[in-house]
Amino acid sequence: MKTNRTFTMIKPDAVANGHIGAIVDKITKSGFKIIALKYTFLTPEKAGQFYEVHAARPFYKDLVSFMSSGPIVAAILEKDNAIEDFRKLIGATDPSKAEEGTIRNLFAKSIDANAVHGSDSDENAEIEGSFFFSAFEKF
Ligand code: RTP
Ligand code: MG
Repeated sequence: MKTNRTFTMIKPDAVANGHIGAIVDKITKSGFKIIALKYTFLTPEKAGQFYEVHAARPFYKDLVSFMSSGPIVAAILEKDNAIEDFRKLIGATDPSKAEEGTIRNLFAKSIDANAVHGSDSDENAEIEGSFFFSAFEKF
């Protein structure tokens, strides 16, 4: 099912470094409409659940610990071709490889603390959005 929606989080590093406003500004100026938006946090249990697909990967423990280290901003975004366009906007997972002008190039410091999350498929966007938002919180 093509939804034209994606899910994002502004991760603890970008929140702690004061980049919420700049990142939301960049997202909306790039043509994404905000469907839902929340300032919240992940407990280690919740972060573990959210990133369960990576449970077998060597970086899983660090990822869960980092993602539960401070507040985050969660959002559902809408745009034609949302998944692909948003991943282009955020840039490569490793910010040292992220193209100039991308969110990770501008705001991320390392592969672990890489400023933002972006869903990798329509199916996962739906699952991840529903992890944070009820039907009444999605406009
Ligand atoms: P995200 O899910 O956060 O949008 O990032 P992504 O798709 O670009 O990367 P993914 O493969 O889904 O990995 C999730 C997060 O795990 C950390 N990671 N570390 N040390 C490593 O080799 C490594 N690989 C991935 C990153 O913080 C990545 O965002
Ligand atoms: Mg991913």
